[in-house]
Amino acid sequence: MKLLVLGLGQCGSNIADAFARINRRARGQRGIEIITGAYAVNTDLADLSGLHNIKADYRHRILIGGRKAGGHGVGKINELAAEIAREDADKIIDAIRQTPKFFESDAFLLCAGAAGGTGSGSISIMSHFIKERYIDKPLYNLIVLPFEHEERTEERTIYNSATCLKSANSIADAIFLVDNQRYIRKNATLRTNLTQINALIVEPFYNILCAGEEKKSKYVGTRLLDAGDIIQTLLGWTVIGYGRSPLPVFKLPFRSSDGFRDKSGEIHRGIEAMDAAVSELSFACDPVDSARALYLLSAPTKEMNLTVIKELGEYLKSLAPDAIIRNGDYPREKSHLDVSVILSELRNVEKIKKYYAEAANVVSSVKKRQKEIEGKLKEIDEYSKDVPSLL
Ligand SMILES: Nc1nc2c(ncn2[C@@H]2O[C@H](COP(=O)(O)OP(=O)(O)OP(=O)(O)O)[C@@H](O)[C@H]2O)c(=O)[nH]1
Ligand SMILES: [Mg+2]
Repeated sequence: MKLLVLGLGQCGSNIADAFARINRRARGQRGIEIITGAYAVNTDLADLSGLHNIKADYRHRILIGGRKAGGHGVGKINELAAEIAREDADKIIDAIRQTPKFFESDAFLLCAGAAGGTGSGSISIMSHFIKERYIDKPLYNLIVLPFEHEERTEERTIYNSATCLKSANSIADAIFLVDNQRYIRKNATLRTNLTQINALIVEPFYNILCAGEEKKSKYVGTRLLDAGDIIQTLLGWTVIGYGRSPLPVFKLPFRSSDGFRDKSGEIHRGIEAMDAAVSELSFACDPVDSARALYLLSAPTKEMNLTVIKELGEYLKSLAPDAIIRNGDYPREKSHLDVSVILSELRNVEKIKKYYAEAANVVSSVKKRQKEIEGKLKEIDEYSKDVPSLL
């Protein structure tokens, strides 16, 4: 499957940059393309120049709101970013339209951080304009939710996240939810290393996108996972993850005749990798709530057999009993067995409900505070009424 990726704001642009990087890897290691074009859009000029993999020209690194934001961002005011996106939408669409392989794109993927200003405010507006223009292509969002410490210290964080999620959900065909906090559970130093977090965010897409683009028959699975399977799986709130299980470096010779032990070892490794994928999903959710799911087993051909694929399917069915499950196998990896999982059409996402509820409180407390401020300002004016003005 080939995606056209558009990053909005700093977080979104950095993630689009990470997608451009895995495309380079796919081209270098596998001779295939999985990204037709990667673009970064920002109101902040300095952030655009800090990217590494997105082409360094004004068509790929697009500055918007030059007059309103002066090239310095919108300082977390996502309403202003929405207004700017509406005004500059044509500039962005003109740029992506000129992608040489534009018509090879199977879908659009727009990425942004929910808590900032530019990405948070512009992702739904741009999704709307692109969808209106290219009605036949699916359009997905990837939205990054803030770290806990950001939620505690800044009221706008919750408000922006809630407004961004609500607006995106009314436009995009599916939304990949990514929780920054999940990536620092095991390694707190990651909080300061966003590049590393971004690499972890895009990694589960690698095999899923590559599998259907393979040209060499020896790398084409018996059950090929293609763009059609992925598009059929993606709907509404969605999470993604992958898990890896290392393969033994040497297989003892007596083992090859011991088919049963070989097979049970492979099943064990497969389940272990799927367990890791499900517990390391991009966002905390209960798989029981998903109505659609997909898994891809990538491993060397000799590690792949129908029993493992079947066992993995049964295991996922036990976790997500109501889901329609699609699957594929991809005989590619060398030293490990890799399982990628997507859970989609999630019917219950606690954290989103929490954002919505808290944002409503923020709105009423902001209104109350605004009233208090206005009252105090009026009071100062009252005191000044007998003082002559120079104007
Ligand atoms: N995973 C990840 N999160 C990021 C990255 N950059 C920023 N964030 C998160 O995104 C949110 C802030 O959004 P930004 O993308 O910086 O804001 P912006 O869209 O540029 O908007 P303004 O700067 O206000 O104009 C915070 O929750 C950050 O933790 C990144 O490269 N990777
Ligand atoms: Mg910014």
